[in-house]
Amino acid sequence: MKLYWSPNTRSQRALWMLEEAGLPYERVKLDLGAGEHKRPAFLAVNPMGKVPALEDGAAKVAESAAICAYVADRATDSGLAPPIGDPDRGRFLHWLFFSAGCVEPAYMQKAMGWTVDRPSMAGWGTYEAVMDVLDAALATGPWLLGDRFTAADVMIGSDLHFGVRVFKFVESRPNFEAYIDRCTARPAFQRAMAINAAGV
Ligand SMILES: N[C@@H](CCC(=O)N[C@@H](CS)C(=O)NCC(=O)O)C(=O)O
Repeated sequence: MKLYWSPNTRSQRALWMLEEAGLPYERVKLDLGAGEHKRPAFLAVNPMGKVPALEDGAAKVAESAAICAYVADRATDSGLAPPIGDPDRGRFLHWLFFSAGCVEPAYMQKAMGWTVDRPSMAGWGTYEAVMDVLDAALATGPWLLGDRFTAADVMIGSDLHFGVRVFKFVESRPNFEAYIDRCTARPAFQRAMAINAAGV
């Protein structure tokens, strides 16, 4: 597998995921300042011209949540994705899509100061609702699916780490802090952060 990435971007989620999976992969660092992510060769992998993106033979995958799901399915023995037929697969997919479909726009709403006049029409409702749902989901733990760490924790854990600890536009809450501590203690998370730091 070949990961196209750039330091200090959402690529950190894919790096963490690949480090959790333990599968061999090659890293291709793109210079965003030089516009390498807008060149035709990369646009053939991700037509949005954004990192991260992954190539695996003939397979091309972009969007962090899709990359996490894809890698988890490829690492069949890792336990990072409940298999098809396992009831936990439902909640696993729920949280992956929740990250992309609800957390991401809610973060933009908060960071950009958007006002949502009609929350019932917005897929994520409100920023506060998204945060409250996450808070409740993390009340028991240690992971979103209980004792089972999955790719969904890579996405939601990255979201909370970025929002609470890095960019700090998300309020600190006890359940968030405890969960982020568990995520950042994982050796794969720390390897990913070291790779990111070395790439800056
Ligand atoms: N929905 C994408 C977002 C990816 C994204 O926005 N990447 C940013 C860096 S964090 C990027 O490549 N920006 C460069 C650009 O758009 O020119 C995902 O979740 O992977």
